[in-house]
Amino acid sequence: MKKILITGAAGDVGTRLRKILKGVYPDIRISDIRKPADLRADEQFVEADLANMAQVEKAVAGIEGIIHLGGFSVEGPWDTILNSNIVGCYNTFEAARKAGVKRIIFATSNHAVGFYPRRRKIGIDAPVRPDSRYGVSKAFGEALGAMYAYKHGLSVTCLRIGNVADAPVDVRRLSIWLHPEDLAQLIRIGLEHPDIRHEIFYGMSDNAHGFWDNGNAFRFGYRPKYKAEDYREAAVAAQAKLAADPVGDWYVGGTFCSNEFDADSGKLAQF
Ligand code: 15L
Repeated sequence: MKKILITGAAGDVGTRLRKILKGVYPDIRISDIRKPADLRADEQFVEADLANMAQVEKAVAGIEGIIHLGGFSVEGPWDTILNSNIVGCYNTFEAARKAGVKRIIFATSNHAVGFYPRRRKIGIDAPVRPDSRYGVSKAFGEALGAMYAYKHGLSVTCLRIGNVADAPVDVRRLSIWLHPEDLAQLIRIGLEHPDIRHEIFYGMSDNAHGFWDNGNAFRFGYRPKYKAEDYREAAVAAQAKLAADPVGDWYVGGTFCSNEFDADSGKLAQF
């Protein structure tokens, strides 16, 4: 892979990746709906609204591999999720197919499986259980990826990202934290490993109390370098300052689960 496109490059994760991947791939193009504030003179930027197919086609032209981070990155109103994450994701895959792109890394999220109780360890075979319209859009993207892989031969890696940050900021994040360099390692597997058709990897570092079985990523050679437990004390202290959230504290998705929740809180899923 030489010519790589990063969508959503102005966001927090995109900004980190631009620095880490600089020099790893010789020709990196970046796109976003707005110009990154820290755009460097040596960076190739294409402005593109993902909901606009013509603009996405322009961004994707001549590209071999896409790191698709673009879209709305938290819960939002339906119209926003529909345009940015559902139409936007479709446009990206479809433009990629038409342009002959070989590989796509799709940044999906823990919120595609947010309604599993934290005490149940799931792998990639558990059905999706989204906790928000945002989570539903990520499950859609994973399904879209499978269709493009099996029907059109694209190599698709879906990274169910936990939380990308320099350190886990609370107790939930001790389980789902992903150091930016471990994320880059997962992306490189997706862009370079010869045997990827449609794979789902959990985007988490070496977290002793992880909610997920990440055996599939390990099978492809993922060896995370960073350990959430190194930050336990600070994360627990930060957690102590937060209000209790009986629904959010029970489920993987945290506040994405308790937000707008109006089911019976006495009947939280046990399994
Ligand atoms: C996500 O999917 C979001 O993009 C990110 O902003 C965090 O909220 C993260 O999940 C999380 O669950 O901590």
